Amino acid sequence: MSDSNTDHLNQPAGYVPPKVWTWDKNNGGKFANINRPVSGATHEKTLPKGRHPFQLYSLGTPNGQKVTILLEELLAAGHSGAEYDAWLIRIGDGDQFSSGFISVNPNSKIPAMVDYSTNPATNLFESGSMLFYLAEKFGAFLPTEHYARAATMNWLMWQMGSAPFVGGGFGHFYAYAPFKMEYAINRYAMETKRQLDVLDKHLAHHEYMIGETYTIADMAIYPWYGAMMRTAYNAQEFLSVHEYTHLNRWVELIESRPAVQRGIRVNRVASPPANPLPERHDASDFDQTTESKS
Ligand SMILES: N[C@@H](CCC(=O)N[C@@H](CS)C(=O)NCC(=O)O)C(=O)O
Repeated sequence: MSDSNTDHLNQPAGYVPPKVWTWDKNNGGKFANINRPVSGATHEKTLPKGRHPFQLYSLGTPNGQKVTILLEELLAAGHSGAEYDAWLIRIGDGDQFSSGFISVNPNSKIPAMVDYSTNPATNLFESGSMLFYLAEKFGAFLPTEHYARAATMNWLMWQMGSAPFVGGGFGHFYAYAPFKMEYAINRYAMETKRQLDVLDKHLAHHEYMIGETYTIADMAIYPWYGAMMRTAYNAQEFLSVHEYTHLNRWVELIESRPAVQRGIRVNRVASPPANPLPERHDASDFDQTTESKS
């Protein structure tokens, strides 16, 4: 599709999309080595399995942290059936394309999990689906009252639909793309600020996302939007996040929870947070510090 009046403004100048797209392997920015236009396994490898009912295969990105926060909250609330092994999936090395990982999640993205307490075992992928599954299974952090339950699912789905514009849109073009593109950065900065404002206005009148009740909606939203308020993409000044005072109040509330502080360490390979914990197989693993590991 060519509009010759503006072709010179395209990037690169004069670029016109060809009739049929073909894959330029080197054009994916920071993640060029793992991005592919096809699905499926690249290598044969089975997944490791530990002794707990839940086997989690993940990385401590915001999508991974949602699930480890909920697992830690469930354990803190006394649900010992939520014990889990958290195995590290290094997406930069392509672990998500192993035959074993794909047998759990054909979409090749962390987090993925298997519940071995059911017979046969239950495969789980998509962080929102995993939060809902765990909350329903343990009857926790998901209100049973009609309106509060509907509101929880509204905000859970809001998070799943909105965050890709922040990560895949704003984060990609602001931090990861091979060069800075004003049009893309402006478009996604605007959308990211709009989302932050949605949360800020909502939280001006709600202690947690669902009023007075802490739910899986908070656990889904915090890793993404808490990170945007703190360190993500080094974009806090650029996005003037200090404007979102009600959101900041809620971030402080969530980040002060011990289970959240544990959950965000799991499957992390780098700081923040302090003392990342690449794998978790026992509650005592949290006692390790960077010093005691080295
Ligand atoms: N909607 C999915 C998104 C998962 C996702 O995007 N995971 C990323 C890391 S945050 C990933 O595994 N990327 C590896 C890849 O794209 O190959 C969810 O919430 O579970």
